Amino acid sequence: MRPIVIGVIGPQNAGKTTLLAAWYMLLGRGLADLNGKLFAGSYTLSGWEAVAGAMRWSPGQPPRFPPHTTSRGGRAPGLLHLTLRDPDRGRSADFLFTDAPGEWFQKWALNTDSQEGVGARWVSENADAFLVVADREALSGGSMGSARSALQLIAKRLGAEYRGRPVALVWTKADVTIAQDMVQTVRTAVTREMPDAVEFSVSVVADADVDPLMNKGNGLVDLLRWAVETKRAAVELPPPVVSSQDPLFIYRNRKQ
Ligand SMILES: Nc1nc2c(ncn2[C@@H]2O[C@H](COP(=O)(O)OP(=O)(O)OP(=O)(O)O)[C@@H](O)[C@H]2O)c(=O)[nH]1
Ligand SMILES: [Mg+2]
Repeated sequence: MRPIVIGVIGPQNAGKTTLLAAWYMLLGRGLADLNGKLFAGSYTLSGWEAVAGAMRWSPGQPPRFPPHTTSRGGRAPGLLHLTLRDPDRGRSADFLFTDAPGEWFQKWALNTDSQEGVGARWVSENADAFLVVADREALSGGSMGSARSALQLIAKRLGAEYRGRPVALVWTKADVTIAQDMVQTVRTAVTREMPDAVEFSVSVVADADVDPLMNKGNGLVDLLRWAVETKRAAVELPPPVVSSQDPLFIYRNRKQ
């Protein structure tokens, strides 16, 4: 069966790769409770190791971060694979998480046919669910105006292309304080285009009173749980070719 593709969308430096790396580390340390679903393997272990290795989120250490995802002129996003098994139901499910450079999404947001954004377009076309990443640090810093515009453009583009697939608005760097009116502006930009979008806040920085050995960051497991509950988008049948000569289609038209 085709794996379920989770598209992680957001501008440069938004925290996309960090999110994936943190999930891998939580799974590896057995700290991600996914309603009984268990990590059962990956075809891309070296890919996960590459994103997580740089992070080295070891006990007692503040988190370090993976390097900026480079585009290297590539046309397809990095895909990180995960098999989860549900022992109660004796079933497993395969997931692919996209890890693409933020520049691609910025190019695609401006022009869906952009050559530099072709990998972002792949994500838009193929994902079964989307995480739209809003960077609280960028949205509260010196360039908050351009960060806001970048996100508004992404929301508009995805809104035109998502065709009702599940969307989560994900606030990253939840440890950073952001003005409430900025939150509202971005939220409105997303929900105007995608009214069913749900919201999550995540951070790899744990609260000060948490035992470092048990550091799960904040909100990361909740979001992963949501992502792995995604059902495959229903198969889309092409619209029926309507022919007035054909009684079956006339009948179908009347019923519609
Ligand atoms: N304070 C804080 N900073 C974070 C957090 N997560 C990520 N960062 C910072 O955000 C930077 C960028 O994170 P990445 O995960 O590389 O961002 P990205 O979206 O993959 O960026 P591109 O690959 O360039 O598109 C990191 O180097 C960290 O400095 C967080 O939870 N809290
Ligand atoms: Mg990245």
